[in-house]
Amino acid sequence: MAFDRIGYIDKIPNNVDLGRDRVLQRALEHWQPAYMGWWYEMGPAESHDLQVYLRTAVSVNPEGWAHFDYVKMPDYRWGIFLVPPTPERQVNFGVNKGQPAWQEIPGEFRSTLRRIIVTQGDTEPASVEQQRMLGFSCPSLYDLRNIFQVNVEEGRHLWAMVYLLHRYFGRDGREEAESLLERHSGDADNPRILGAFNEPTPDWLAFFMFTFFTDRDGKYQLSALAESGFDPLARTCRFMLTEEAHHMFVGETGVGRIVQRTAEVMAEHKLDDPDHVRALGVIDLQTIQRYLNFHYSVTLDLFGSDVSSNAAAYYTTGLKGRFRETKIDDNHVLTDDTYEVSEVAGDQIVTTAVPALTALNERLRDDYIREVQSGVDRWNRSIAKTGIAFRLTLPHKGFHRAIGNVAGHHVSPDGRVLTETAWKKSEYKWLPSPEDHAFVLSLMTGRVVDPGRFANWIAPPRAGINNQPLTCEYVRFN
Ligand code: BYC
Repeated sequence: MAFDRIGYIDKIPNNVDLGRDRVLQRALEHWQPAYMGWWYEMGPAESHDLQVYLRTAVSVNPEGWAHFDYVKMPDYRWGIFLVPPTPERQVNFGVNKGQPAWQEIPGEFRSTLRRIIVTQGDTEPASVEQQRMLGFSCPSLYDLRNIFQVNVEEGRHLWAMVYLLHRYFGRDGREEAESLLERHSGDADNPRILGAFNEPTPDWLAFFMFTFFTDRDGKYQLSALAESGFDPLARTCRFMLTEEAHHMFVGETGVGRIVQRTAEVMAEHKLDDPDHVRALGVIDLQTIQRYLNFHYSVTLDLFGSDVSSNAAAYYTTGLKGRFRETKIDDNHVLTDDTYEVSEVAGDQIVTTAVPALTALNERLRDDYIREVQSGVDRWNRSIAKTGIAFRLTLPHKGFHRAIGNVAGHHVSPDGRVLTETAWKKSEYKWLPSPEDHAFVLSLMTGRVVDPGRFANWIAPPRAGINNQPLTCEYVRFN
């Protein structure tokens, strides 16, 4: 068998019986080399010979998904894992509630499911593309290793979606899997599907904001798909969530360490003027707030329109549930329920009740906002500890939105609907200006690679990775 001669089966840890699945082997035989081509061209720049202390999932057991060792990233064993099946699992919501969960795709849901899986899959390589240059400006070996860990795992998440396309969608699935490697983040002719994944991630503050805010959209979307009545999708997403947790940890602690460092410098030197703060080589809290406003608002757009017939159809058919669907105490059908969404009336934002089924994007967004708020509260506690009065805040949910009821209106962070002139006047008080970007980049012109050393603009983390000391050589340049 050509596929096995190349030895891919050894290289691809899996629990999907790849060794016996000829159809899947043949599909991967074409796709895997294209994936490697994409990794070399679009993955982390000039990283291919580095030895990186990485975690590789080699099985679904708790010990198996956290296997640490030095690997060159092109030799990373991208695997295919689904959490083990739940016996007698059912469709848990919508009109098909109570039916046995589907192990094959019901014909009538094929194109809808394909669209959901392709949209999810598209984000994974997009984020790797967005981050590909950041290795050149890492603040430490610890952080360099973390971004590479995030990158290989996003690659694995792409594999997870490609597995579903190859295994369940035949020829269309194979074509979609190829297209996932052909669209590119920010490409004028062939961009990624969702807005946030075409935005540049030019610096490490943007990277940490992205992993805090945007990867968390990943958590919420994957959680909703983990409830799916299409069992292979549910089991695939559930396993992906174990990796997503680390990405959000990188984001929350990354922003947290930047905030902490700035607040400490401000307290030590008794400063609060942002120019004076910048002069000491740390990022002023006002700039951090503007980055937060940007990443939060573009991520809110990722949840889709407030009122969406697509979302209603996904739910009603049993394909995409709510966050923690089975833990919610209601009828899981929602045909008689309503939910509040925002809309613009004159110069105000008002809320109005709409059928709950159509508001499921908004509901997921609200669940997400609650979790994001607790992360921001933790950052604020670390500022408060230094005695500095500044607090970070989440802007109004209508601020800087391009999707949904408020799209097309200009909304201030405190929720006022503005004229275009008023918006233009204050835009760069609220969103990062070209000068902000230039300043942040000016701090990140080279990489810090002495083991145990950290750039001036970020505090060291509390602990190393996998009980290693902070002085560990997490990436070896040889
Ligand atoms: N940008 O009815 P609507 C992650 C499109 S992140 C551009 O409101 P629906 C990760 C929409 O596609 C999680 N277009 O949408 C994080 C639709 O177009 P079509 C990714 C947008 O379907 C970090 C049209 O507008 N996973 O994993 O209810 C690193 C009508 O919209 C946008 C998923 O998203 C936008 N922001 O909801 C790595 C889960 N928003 O189809 C990874 C799968 C909407 O009419 N996706 N549109 O041409 C979905 O469930 C849904 O597609 C969405 C949109 C929730 C995204």
